[in-house]
Amino acid sequence: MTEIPEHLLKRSKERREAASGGASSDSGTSTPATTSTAPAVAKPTTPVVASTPAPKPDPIYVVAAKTRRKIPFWAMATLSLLPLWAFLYLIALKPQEKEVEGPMAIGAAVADSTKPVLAIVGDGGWLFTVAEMAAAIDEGINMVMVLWDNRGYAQIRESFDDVQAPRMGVDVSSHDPSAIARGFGWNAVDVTTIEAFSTALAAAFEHRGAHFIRISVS
Ligand SMILES: Cc1ncc(C[n+]2csc(CCOP(=O)(O)OP(=O)(O)O)c2C)c(N)n1
Ligand SMILES: [Mg+2]
Repeated sequence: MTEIPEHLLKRSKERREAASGGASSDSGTSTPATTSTAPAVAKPTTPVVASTPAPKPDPIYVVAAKTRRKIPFWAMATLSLLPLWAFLYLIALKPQEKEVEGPMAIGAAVADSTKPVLAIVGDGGWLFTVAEMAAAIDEGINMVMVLWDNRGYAQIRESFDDVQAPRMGVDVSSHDPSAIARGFGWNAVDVTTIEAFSTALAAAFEHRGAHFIRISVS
């Protein structure tokens, strides 16, 4: 059997006592804790507390970090959407191509004479605002107006046909729109083929001024 040195036994005992509250820490021997007055409960705390140094107070910046107002939990989700707004903003900065009808196209040509302007109109719709062609000349605009002339309100004509209803007021007699355009001071040509239209369109954009191209649909 191995002998445990006496001083180790003593140290072990002292540590056990210290850890368990030191009920019999006075002598280090096996004396039971019967010593009269001192309550066994009050005593033990002293050495334990004394052996553990009081925690140092937090530095002021740690206190500030711990006590500051925190951002709400949903803030990160919201902030992560910020790039989306930046993206939409950038899209909005890019000039968009405009698609407008007769009078609005004339307005666009008035607004910016440096940009090419092309208006595409139907013969029926064109008649609604045909007087704007006079205003266009008065404003000295540069633009090309293409008239799709199918002699009437074709969309409404088809609507009648779809329900086998008799057509009413949809066959407009547009006898000579190009003559009307010339009457307002526009350069005007009539075309009936794709080739003729391509040539007329290219020529119209080559020259400044107000150009009218009537595509006569048979
Ligand atoms: C100010 C106005 N009035 C009436 C209408 C109803 N409407 C819709 S299409 C159409 C006919 C348009 O005819 P046209 O411009 O020749 O085009 P198509 O259908 O023949 O291609 C009309 C009168 C409208 N849209 N706007
Ligand atoms: Mg029409």
